[in-house]
Amino acid sequence: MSTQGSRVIIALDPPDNVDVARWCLEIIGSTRPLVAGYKIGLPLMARIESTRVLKEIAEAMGGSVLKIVDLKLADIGDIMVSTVKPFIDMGFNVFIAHAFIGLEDGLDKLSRFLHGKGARLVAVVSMSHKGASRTMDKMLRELVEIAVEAGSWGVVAPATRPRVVREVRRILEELSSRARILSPGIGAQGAPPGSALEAGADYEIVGRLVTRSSDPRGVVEEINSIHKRVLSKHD
Ligand code: BMP
Repeated sequence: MSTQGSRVIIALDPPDNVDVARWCLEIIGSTRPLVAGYKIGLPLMARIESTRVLKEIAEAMGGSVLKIVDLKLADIGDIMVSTVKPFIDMGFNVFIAHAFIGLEDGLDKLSRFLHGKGARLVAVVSMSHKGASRTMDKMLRELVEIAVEAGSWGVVAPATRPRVVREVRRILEELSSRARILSPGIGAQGAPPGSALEAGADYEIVGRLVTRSSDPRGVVEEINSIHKRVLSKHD
């Protein structure tokens, strides 16, 4: 799956009082050629009528993007496998799970299953809210090691704490891992576009800054050009 050169992943968390399916399809329709992918989670799923609509949304995203299901899974391996199965059948291809659940009979089972299906695992090693610095950041190295040992395609680390992104990048390099860093926290949570890439992330996950704008496409274009400038500095 190509990611079209962009480093932007749009978080499709709908606002109140919209027809969720239509809202989603409109944003996808106006941004599709310009982004690396989309992320859906419980805020959308809780308001969708049927899995048929989710399938329609996955199809609208097209064939060559990251179609991320963000349930932040944190269960035993077998149950995580049975959770992701229907989403794979609907066409989604990337799944987010917590690294803190550990490897054996946890992330390893999920990872093996996803690999067998040609899908990707992204493991959460830190989060963008303040509270995570008291918990996850205290075991950051362990969490990154678990993510790497599970063969994760990527890890989530917070744009709101660039120091953590830099540290995750350093640990990944030390472990000779090519896992990508996906960073949420841009815009509504305060981190400026480009700042996570600057700190060593590969993708920036952006929700409300794009989806609450009257011109989502224009905002994505703006972020893409900021990213271009950041990346050209590091070439
Ligand atoms: P927004 O740009 O509107 O703040 O949205 C951020 C998105 O990234 C949300 O979908 C949220 O669930 C997700 N996210 C986050 O904000 N922080 C994390 O640490 C992990 C996330 O997945």
